[in-house]
Amino acid sequence: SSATRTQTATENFAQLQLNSTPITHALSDVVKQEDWSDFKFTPIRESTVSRAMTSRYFQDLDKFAVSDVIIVGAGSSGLSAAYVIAKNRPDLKVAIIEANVSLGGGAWLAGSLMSAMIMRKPAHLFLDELEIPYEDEGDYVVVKHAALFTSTVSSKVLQFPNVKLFNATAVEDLVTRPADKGTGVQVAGVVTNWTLVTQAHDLQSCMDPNVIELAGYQNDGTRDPSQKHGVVLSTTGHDGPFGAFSAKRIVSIDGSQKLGGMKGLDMNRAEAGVVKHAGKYEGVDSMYFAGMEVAELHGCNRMGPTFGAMAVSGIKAAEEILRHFA
Ligand code: AHZ
Repeated sequence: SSATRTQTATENFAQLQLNSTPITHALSDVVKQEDWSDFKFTPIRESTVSRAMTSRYFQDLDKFAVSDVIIVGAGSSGLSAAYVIAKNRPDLKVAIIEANVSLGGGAWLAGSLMSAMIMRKPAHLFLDELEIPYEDEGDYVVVKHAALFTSTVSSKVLQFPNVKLFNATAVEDLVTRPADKGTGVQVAGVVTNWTLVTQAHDLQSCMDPNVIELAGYQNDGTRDPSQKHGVVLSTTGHDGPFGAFSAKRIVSIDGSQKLGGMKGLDMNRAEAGVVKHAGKYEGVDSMYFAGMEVAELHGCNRMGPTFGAMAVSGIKAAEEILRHFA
């Protein structure tokens, strides 16, 4: 009976108090004396839950249909860039498009199966800023689990009110327009779709994609000279089922460059090369790159499981983007 349960709970509680310090948790004041038998949630209708989610999602689609910064791919480089941009310019709308359900790319396991994340100095200064603990090994530092880096930077990025993550959403193409001056093209946005639809275009016809346009254009597609135009930062990683997406697309659009193709593993050369070439893409206006996609674009080596260049190339690209908006 309920009376017996309450009595037993009270006895257990008294016993606990005698034996040890009281257990405290978020519900300590609600669940008095560890009696969960009458625990209740506030009532809710199923439709209320649906509306709470869909109304926000569609408001976000509406709000971010024109964005200042579109980041394609939320791996370690994209998240590092997003953090720096959103922190410095809370007035810019930053849309992050991630093909996967989870953000973080290869950074959950540090790109290997061994958990710990290595960063060569001075990339540890970014960890200091994010307040991520590490072991200092002299020339490099070690975060005890890559997931600690990935979850912390993700959590900080997602808390910025000017950032929206659209996950399970793939960028299928770039929006391009004739360049303002001279010949060539400029990037004016991205074409998105649910990732599962992107993967099943062969099976389903007429699953039309969506578009996020960059800020700063007029109805006829020309740039509005009175405002700073938006930019796309691509950080889709090295080639794979989705990776190096914009690098492959841009060389076929641009025609002036060939895809460099990522070279074999060489940690020292790779990290320096990726940082050196990160940032604005010369040839197609409004396009920036960071992370391993830079290695595919410019033919740098791969670095294997060391993440300093992912954070630093993201920071470098972010700095260039912030300078553009200054
Ligand atoms: O799902 C992809 C991943 O989360 C996402 N992505 C790729 N194509 C996309 C598309 N639309 C939307 N078309 C897309 N999202 O981009 C993310 C890339 O993350 P990543 O961790 O693969 O790339 P990164 O450059 O940030 O980090 C690379 C980490 C590596 S790989 C490596 C090596 O091979 O040597 N070494 C390091 C440190």
